Amino acid sequence: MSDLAESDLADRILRSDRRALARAITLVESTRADHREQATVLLEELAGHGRQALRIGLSGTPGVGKSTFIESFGMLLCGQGLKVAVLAVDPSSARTGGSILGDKTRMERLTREPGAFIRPSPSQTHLGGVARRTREAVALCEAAGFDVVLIETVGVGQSETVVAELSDVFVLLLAPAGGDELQGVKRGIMEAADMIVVNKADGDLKATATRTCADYAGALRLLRKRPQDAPGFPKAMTASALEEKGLDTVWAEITALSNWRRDQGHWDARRDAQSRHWFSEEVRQALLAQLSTPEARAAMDVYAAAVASGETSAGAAAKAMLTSLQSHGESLDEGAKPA
Ligand SMILES: Nc1nc2c(ncn2[C@@H]2O[C@H](COP(=O)(O)OP(=O)(O)OP(=O)(O)O)[C@@H](O)[C@H]2O)c(=O)[nH]1
Ligand SMILES: [Mg+2]
Repeated sequence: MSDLAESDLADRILRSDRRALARAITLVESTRADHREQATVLLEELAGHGRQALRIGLSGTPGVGKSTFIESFGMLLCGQGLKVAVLAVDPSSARTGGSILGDKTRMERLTREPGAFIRPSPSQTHLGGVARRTREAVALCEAAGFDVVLIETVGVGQSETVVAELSDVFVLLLAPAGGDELQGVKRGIMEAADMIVVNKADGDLKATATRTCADYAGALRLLRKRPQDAPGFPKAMTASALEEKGLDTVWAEITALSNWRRDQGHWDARRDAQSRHWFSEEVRQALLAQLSTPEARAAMDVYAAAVASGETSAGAAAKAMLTSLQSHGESLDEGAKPA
């Protein structure tokens, strides 16, 4: 793709062209070096468009009802005239082979909705690449003018931490459960949550869901209050994605929380902190990548052998190794610093 084609792609994304958006996401998902380069150029072109979507992170264990929730919730938002993008974050290892197929049937209505854009997680991704890919896909959706970006992840690994770092509001979806199962939720993910939604509050499960919700509300009150918590937050509530109950309340709470955060300056502060976080993460990853080139590995082996035989101290060898990396890097990055 030439530069011309990239600016064409950028223009089309800014005009909310779905096919251009899908193509651009494919580009950021690719691990091919030339695609990476094109993706970087494209994102640079799109930087500063000034559009902001409300980014909602949604995490929950397999089978809790994420897909069903996104379908119902997405339809609710589309019904209000909002444009909704859905991104899934999971490394393929965390997903069952059939889940994307399952999502197609579970999100049947949303798939047909002109205001919605659904992007299932690509197969063959490893967690290391997930953060960047998702972050860039979110940026592309914002540039394409979506009002809400829903970022879904299965809460089974580190992926929920990634999602929390990518979202403005982080919602944890839980199933009705006996009181002792409450401890199954990792503290870290509870601490990241702005809202807990106990799903499946319908039929036989309704009473259990109400009890579970009260238990979680109690647990949330025990957590340390964060500056970005509006009065009453983090909050627990019940919903039924299947019967489409309580979803308007969930939306009202999300709106109230995000409005409060905007008014109090927490919204910008959080995005600011996230940008800084992802920037340093990007630098860290790039440095690590420098260590895994064949030349660097070979050099590591040589230094390691010297350290093992007692010829050199670990500190001196590390220093020499870093110096050799640095002189390598300098010749590559000449003039790349900002003015
Ligand atoms: N009773 C009831 N069942 C629900 C509700 N939401 C989802 N389910 C059911 O729970 C099962 C799992 O729902 P999914 O939406 O596929 O759950 P998921 O969290 O996306 O699952 P994974 O993609 O496998 O992680 C399905 O059989 C749904 O019909 C609900 O509100 N009430
Ligand atoms: Mg699902």
